[in-house]
Amino acid sequence: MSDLIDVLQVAHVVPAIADKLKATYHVHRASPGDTIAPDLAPKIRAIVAGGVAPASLLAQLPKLEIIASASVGYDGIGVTEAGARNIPVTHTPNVLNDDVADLAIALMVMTARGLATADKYVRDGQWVAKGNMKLARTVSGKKLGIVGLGRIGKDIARRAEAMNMTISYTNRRPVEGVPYKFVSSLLDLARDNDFIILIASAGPDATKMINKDVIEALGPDGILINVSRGRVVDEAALVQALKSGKLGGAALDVFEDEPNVPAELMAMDNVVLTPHLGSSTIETRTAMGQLALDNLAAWFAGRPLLTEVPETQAARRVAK
Ligand code: 8YV
Repeated sequence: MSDLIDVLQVAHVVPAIADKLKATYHVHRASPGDTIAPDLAPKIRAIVAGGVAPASLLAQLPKLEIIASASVGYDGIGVTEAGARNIPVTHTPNVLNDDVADLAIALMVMTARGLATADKYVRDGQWVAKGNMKLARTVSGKKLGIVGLGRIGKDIARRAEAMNMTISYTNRRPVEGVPYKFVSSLLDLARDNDFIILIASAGPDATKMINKDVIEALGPDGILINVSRGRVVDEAALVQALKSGKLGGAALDVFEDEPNVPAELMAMDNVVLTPHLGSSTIETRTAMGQLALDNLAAWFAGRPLLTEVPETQAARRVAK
């Protein structure tokens, strides 16, 4: 019997964080969709998640007090169910902003300049066999539309400013104090820009908001970059638009059914595909894991939580 608090870890964390977790808690590993053994379930007081902890998992844990997620997004967590049980959910904003913003810019440049194809061109010996590659498209000085001007969206915009891009954005509401043009309609944003970067926090209302009309409004020279969530884009409509030439190109770090990627996308050379890499550096994953640990430590020491999500904060205020 251990005196340590029982914690259910349903996330991959870097080894340094896993070691710290094990040094402080009695850690049990599971996957978010698992059935938890009946002798273990009533002991669990905390979940360490990586953005996914569904209501079906929470329902099995009667003594659950807190969910600390090492992710900024929490659309895969049963936040409503947690809030209704007075259970706080914490996430890890800010510490991943730079990495996600870097990736968004990198994907935009990679796609416009054909860099994934170019790398393959050299490796496959095509440079020697066929000579120079076909010409690509310029990024600097072009027009960028950002969908979601939150913490990461602003960091993307700052980088794009340094590339002399003209930046406009759409968001739930206009953001104060930024020099970028607010556009309320997604269709108008797509029509008026060369590139669209998706970094909106993906609530249920965002599902498939990038539909056929929006994709086609971006047009045959337009490029769509998604570093938010796969379900924000109508993937079938995207594939169709790319196939028919109604959209110029796409760079996708996230997909509707990860890790499954439509075979049709894999066959296209105007598309860059990455396996959900937004925050996946050692530095950032360590910082995210540490923030999740700090939230757990604060909770069990009776101190205020550092980064509770607004939904459970509000539910817990009402319950008081
Ligand atoms: C990771 C993410 O998928 O933070 C998020 O919301 O999408 C990514 O950084 C997540 O941290 C799970 O490890």
